[in-house]
Amino acid sequence: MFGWGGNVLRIDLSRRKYVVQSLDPSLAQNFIGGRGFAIKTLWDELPPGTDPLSPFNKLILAVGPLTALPIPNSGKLLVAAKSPLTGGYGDGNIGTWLAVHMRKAGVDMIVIEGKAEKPTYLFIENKGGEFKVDFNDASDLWGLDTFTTEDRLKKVHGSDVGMVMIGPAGEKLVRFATIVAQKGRSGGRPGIGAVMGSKNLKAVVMRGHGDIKVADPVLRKIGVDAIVATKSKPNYPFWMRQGTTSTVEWAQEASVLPTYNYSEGQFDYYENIGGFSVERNKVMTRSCPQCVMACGHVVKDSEGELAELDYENIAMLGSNLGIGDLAKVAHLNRIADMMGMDTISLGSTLGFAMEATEKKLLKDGIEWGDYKRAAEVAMDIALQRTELGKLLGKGVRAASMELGQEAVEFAMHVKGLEISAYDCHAAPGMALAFATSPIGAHHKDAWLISWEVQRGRFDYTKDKVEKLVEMQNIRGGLFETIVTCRFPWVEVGLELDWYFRLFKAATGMDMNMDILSTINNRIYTLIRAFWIREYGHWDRAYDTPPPKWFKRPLTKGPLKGAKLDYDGYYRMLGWYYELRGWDERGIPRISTLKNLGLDFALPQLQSVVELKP
Ligand code: PTT
Repeated sequence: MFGWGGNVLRIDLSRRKYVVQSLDPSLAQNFIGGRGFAIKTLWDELPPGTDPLSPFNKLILAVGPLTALPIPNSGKLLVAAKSPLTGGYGDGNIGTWLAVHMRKAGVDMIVIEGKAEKPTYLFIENKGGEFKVDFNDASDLWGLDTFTTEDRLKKVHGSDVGMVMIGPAGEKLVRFATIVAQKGRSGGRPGIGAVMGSKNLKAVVMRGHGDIKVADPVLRKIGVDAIVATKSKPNYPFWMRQGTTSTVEWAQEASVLPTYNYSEGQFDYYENIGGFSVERNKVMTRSCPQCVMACGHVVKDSEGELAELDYENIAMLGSNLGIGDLAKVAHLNRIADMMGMDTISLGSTLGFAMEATEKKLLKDGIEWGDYKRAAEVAMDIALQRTELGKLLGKGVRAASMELGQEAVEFAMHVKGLEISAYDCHAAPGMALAFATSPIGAHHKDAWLISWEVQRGRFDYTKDKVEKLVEMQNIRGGLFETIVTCRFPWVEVGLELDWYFRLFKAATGMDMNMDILSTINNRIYTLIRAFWIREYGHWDRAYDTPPPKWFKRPLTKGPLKGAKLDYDGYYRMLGWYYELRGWDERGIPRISTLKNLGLDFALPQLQSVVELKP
């Protein structure tokens, strides 16, 4: 089988044992890689109702058939588990050399289960066809931030290894702790870092030896041509100057820049934290392995230290908190990277705390724009020092439920995952994208907003739903399964056909939009089945954006008065369910499950909900 390494490495931390299994070819054919492998494994192997922070949860690290090949931006890794933040399926896509070393070692997926007796890190190597996994003592790394941990591990194992790790937030089981690589790459927003922490696992380090075998050597030529094509795109030079950070100015113009916990779509001080400010202050850029579009723009923070910025980080830790100073925003970002926390959820949680303070629901909280206190509370969350840190470390859904109904009304999440940085008071299509994202409110499966703003934003029409499904199929179905970065396609417009050609050359198998749609439908439907199985019930309330966007209109700017409409929204949600073959509650139909080859999911689903034909 070309394109795939053919090995699945299973590691049991409780028993300190590992085994290498052959990859099931039908898994590769039907689920491709990355997210597809993750959901199939979690569905098959997790006992329903598993506590995400128990030894029974499984941490999955998966690559795809295009990962690490000499093509644009291929150094990516899918990290997944049952999420302790949402209670459903969770994943993230992180740039790391670990992905490259997995490919060199011929490993398509690492499945880690159990719990080490004491803090441990894994060192994995394959030599002469043999795999070796060392379970190393990590007691002296426990408690260290991710930057220091990386330096220490490199001292021991050299720089020619790949590694991912957690910081103190993961160790303390902060529900939005992430997995970190390369001092600034962060993946697994729905608390995948906490899953790693619950297993007493500080880091995974790997050195792979060997070549990646592909079906047709022409891949190298297509890959080089695709790199040249990427770099020749008209938008490429501007992208290299500002990366995702230019979105600040765009979002301000479009009134979608999250401001004061998503109460407004415009921020008075946006220019201080925008793309041009980043460009002026930039000292270097950082990127994932095999990348030709570096997106990590590094500036000096308020303490004079280096910090990496992207749009989401700036908006969530800047405008959303009323902080209009780039160096201060960068400092909050640096705290998140070092402690191993997601910046989007951190920004949303701090914004939530600020609004709760304003409404006198929190004592000793944080005032809008109070950067010093925000930094203090961010550290408190990571280290779980005080009651406030402990409350906020559960994420906004759980925290709001503890504070009461008034707080629930301004908790900005869907299915427990805090919303990424786009205000949707006047963007029903994007609101639907957040609400139907398979991991909770993340933009990665459908960044519909720029298309919607261009097309006309206020109506609730079927073409928006069709566009959403198309985007989810490409983003969620292609890039999360072949496991490469989507930026060449989405940011500078590298045509999808390049990926289909690369897929064919790597695997010998055909790929086109029809095949892709079927595969993504299969993956989305299985993910939906997983959520339903784990929640034990389902209704459309789980696919609904937060009440604030419906009930509290924008009070400023050109779109003053704008808010979402429930009737229009539910009309769109109904069309969405129809297009996916799910019933009016959002539950997959029996016929859909059968058509997608998911018959195996029927018995477990039928044991918790009644399925419609
Ligand atoms: C992603 C999410 C994003 S999405 C951003 S900024 W973005 C935030 N970055 C964080 C950070 O930095 N530090 C931190 N402590 N937490 C952070 N949380 C937020 O995490 C990232 C890039 C980006 S930057 C994006 S959009 C693209 N995402 C891709 C994706 O999802 N899939 C894919 N096939 N390709 C992608 N390419 C781009 O990769 P999550 P990364 Mg990320 C400092 O992981 O969980 O998906 O969260 O992993 O290596 O940082 O790549 O404007």
